[in-house]
Amino acid sequence: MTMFVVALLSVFTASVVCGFKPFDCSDVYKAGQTVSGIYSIYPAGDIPVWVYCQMISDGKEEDKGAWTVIQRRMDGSVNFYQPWNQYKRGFGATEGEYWLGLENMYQLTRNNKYMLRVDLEDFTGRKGSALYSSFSVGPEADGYKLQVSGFTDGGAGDSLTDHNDQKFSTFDKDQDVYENNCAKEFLGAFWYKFCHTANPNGVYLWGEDDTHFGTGVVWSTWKNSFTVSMKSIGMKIKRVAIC
Ligand SMILES: [Ca+2]
Repeated sequence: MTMFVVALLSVFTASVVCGFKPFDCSDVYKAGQTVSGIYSIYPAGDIPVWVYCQMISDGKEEDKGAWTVIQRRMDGSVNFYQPWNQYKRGFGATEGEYWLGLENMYQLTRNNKYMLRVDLEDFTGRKGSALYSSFSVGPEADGYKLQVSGFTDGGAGDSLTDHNDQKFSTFDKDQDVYENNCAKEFLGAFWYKFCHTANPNGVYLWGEDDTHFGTGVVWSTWKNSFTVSMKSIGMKIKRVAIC
């Protein structure tokens, strides 16, 4: 009898775990997964999305918790000069370089408050970050518009606030306010304005190259330069409140 109850309990527990659908990395973390790695999340109902969760359990209070990585460059292995549909759906390899997808970003941030952290490293080994207390992406009908504010410097400077309130643009969908096509001119895809102060989805270049102005993986407040391309950049979001 006791054996039967134990067996029944374990089946019940397993089914609860299997049926658990984390909305983002915060839910993964709360479910007891405190190690950074690849997990599936469900930002839009039943469809799983693979994502890299960066789990931080020590350090400063704003660093702690579970960060859902929405964009990552690290070795140039993935081509980021992609059309609209790819930026909408997401592309790349979750264990390496990837873009989570604008629709997923919208679903995550539409009803929840998120902060954004951008971690950067250049080819000299220097590291820095930029923190934003509020980050959200609007619906496709409004061009997946970026809302970002509340900058705190972690050594990288603020290259993103200038992109606040801009629609997303790719080479095949120009929604910037520039007379020409920013994505084509700067070989990336972003919330371009006129055109950019950051180009995280630009061409992966190995360091500084004066012949490539603004087309690399640029964070312009980094050495105040448009010709330095980052070795790595990671954009990650963390849920700070549930509305
Ligand atoms: Ca334009």
